[in-house]
Amino acid sequence: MEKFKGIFPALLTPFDENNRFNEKALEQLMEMNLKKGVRGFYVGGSTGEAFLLSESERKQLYRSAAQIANGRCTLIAHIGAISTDQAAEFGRTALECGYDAISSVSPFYYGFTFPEIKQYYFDLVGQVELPMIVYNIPKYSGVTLSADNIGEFLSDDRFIGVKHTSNDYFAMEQFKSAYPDKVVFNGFDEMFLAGLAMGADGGIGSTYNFMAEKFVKMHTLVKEGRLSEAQPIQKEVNRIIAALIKVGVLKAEKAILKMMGIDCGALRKPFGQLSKEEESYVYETVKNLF
Ligand code: HMN
Repeated sequence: MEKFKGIFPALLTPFDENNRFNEKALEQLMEMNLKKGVRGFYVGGSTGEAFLLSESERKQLYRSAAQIANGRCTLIAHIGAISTDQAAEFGRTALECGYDAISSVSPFYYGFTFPEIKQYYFDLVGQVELPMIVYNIPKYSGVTLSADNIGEFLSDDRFIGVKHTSNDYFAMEQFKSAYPDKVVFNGFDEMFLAGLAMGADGGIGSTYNFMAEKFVKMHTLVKEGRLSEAQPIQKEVNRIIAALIKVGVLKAEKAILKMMGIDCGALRKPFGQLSKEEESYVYETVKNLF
């Protein structure tokens, strides 16, 4: 499980000026983060605009990230889709590309029952021979997995952990205490230290794309029992995240990376773009980073 414990940027998907997947920028983004000591990457998640990519683009993204990583880090493919068959197809691509694990949001939109959701996950682990990390993100999926629900997955060997993008830290503590050997990823970057305090082994986050070093540092400090030294870093990170939330987190992240010399293009429509004023506001907020 060691290879899953640490900091995993939820990779943005870079596009070029024609709105096509930009492999070169992905390489720059991954290389910069590898130098900062990340443990691996979460590929094709919410941050990666998974649901705005075509099927072939998503498969290409998995392939490119695996080729760039070339065995140097742990790779988790987010394969989530509303359709079980489609998710399984993405899972097979992840397996072919040599990923270490798959992960999925709950199937969404139709208000599936928990038994249906459970069947979705069990169908996936039955069809794809890779360990599964359940992705609990009520804010986007509209599905809240309780600690008991999560226990129904973690009691099976094929489920190795949970990515918990929720501020229900009581639930996190409950499932981590019940299954201490499973790996738990904190999802909200602005509450990273809270997550570590309640049992998370590391985190998967979108703001890691441009400031992973701060999370790597906090993670190390906490492991060494130096929480009070990590707290000012969380405060600094939160000053930045508060600004990102005002203008749109993903838009701001792409803008910041451009300022850092990695042009990831725009988000896919219907996402809009930052206005000039918003861009200057973001720049003023993060300029100390570069
Ligand atoms: C992913 O699936 O791409 C991410 O891991 C999602 C990640 O947990 C982000 N959550 C959401 O966007 C809802 C956070 O990194 C988030 O962007 C950050 O904490 C700012 O709120």
